[in-house]
Amino acid sequence: MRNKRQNDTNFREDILRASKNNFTRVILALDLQGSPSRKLLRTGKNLVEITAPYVCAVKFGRPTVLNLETESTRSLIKTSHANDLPCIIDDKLGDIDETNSAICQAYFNMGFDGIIVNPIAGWKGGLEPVFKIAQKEGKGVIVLVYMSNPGASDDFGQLVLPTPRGRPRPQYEIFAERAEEWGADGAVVGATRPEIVRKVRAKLSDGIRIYSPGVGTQGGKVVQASRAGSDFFIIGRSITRASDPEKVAQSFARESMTLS
Ligand code: NUP
Repeated sequence: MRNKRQNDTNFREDILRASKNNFTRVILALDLQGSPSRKLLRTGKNLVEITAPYVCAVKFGRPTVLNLETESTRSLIKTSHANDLPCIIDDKLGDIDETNSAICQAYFNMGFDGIIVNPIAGWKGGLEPVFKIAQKEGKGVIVLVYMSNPGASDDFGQLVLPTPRGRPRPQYEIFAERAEEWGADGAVVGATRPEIVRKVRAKLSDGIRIYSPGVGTQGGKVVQASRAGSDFFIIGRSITRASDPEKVAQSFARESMTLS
């Protein structure tokens, strides 16, 4: 076992606290685009402030950081923190070690509390420093295990031979084992695939939460994913593009806490 983490990170505690306080398992996904940075910042702040009572974290997509640029990204993180919401950067980080550590350190310095990584680069010379930096700073690391889009089955779902004499196994199963072995704080599994959520849940210890995007616009359903074992629901356009984002966020929040 490699470097199993001993303690809960602050990230884990912070998101659970927000979830308990606001009685929700919804994470707001922000992929801001199409306006100058200043206007986007206003849009972003407005969305965070009106949905804050119904969400437990804010997930920033790369478009948001690229379009807002550094200063406004920091400002939007501050707004989220002022509402007691931890911020996750959805980078799907997966480069070589030194590049990974530079990128993740820059995000953490901007104020992000957690990062989504792609397990494909592996541990040695890949993601090892990301987990080490996160551990030192109390940040969260969430590993992509099975994406929500239809084409994800091409790779996350393919059968692979982990060792030349081993039996063929689905790629996502191996990624779930990596998330466990590396001491990840969470695993991303699309809400569009409740049957995969169920299989991944069975592989992970309780402390590793399942984060499920793909609700609403992509066709996934909160109740089905929840029954299968998803812990958090990452929801973007169904909220951000709604005529009444507050009402939609409130309704997803309620649904996320309905015991099935
Ligand atoms: O498998 C994934 N699917 C997915 O949609 C992994 C992700 N990180 N995402 C992200 O979740 C995607 O980039 C977007 O930011 C969010 C879903 O947004 P929406 O479909 O609810 O608008």
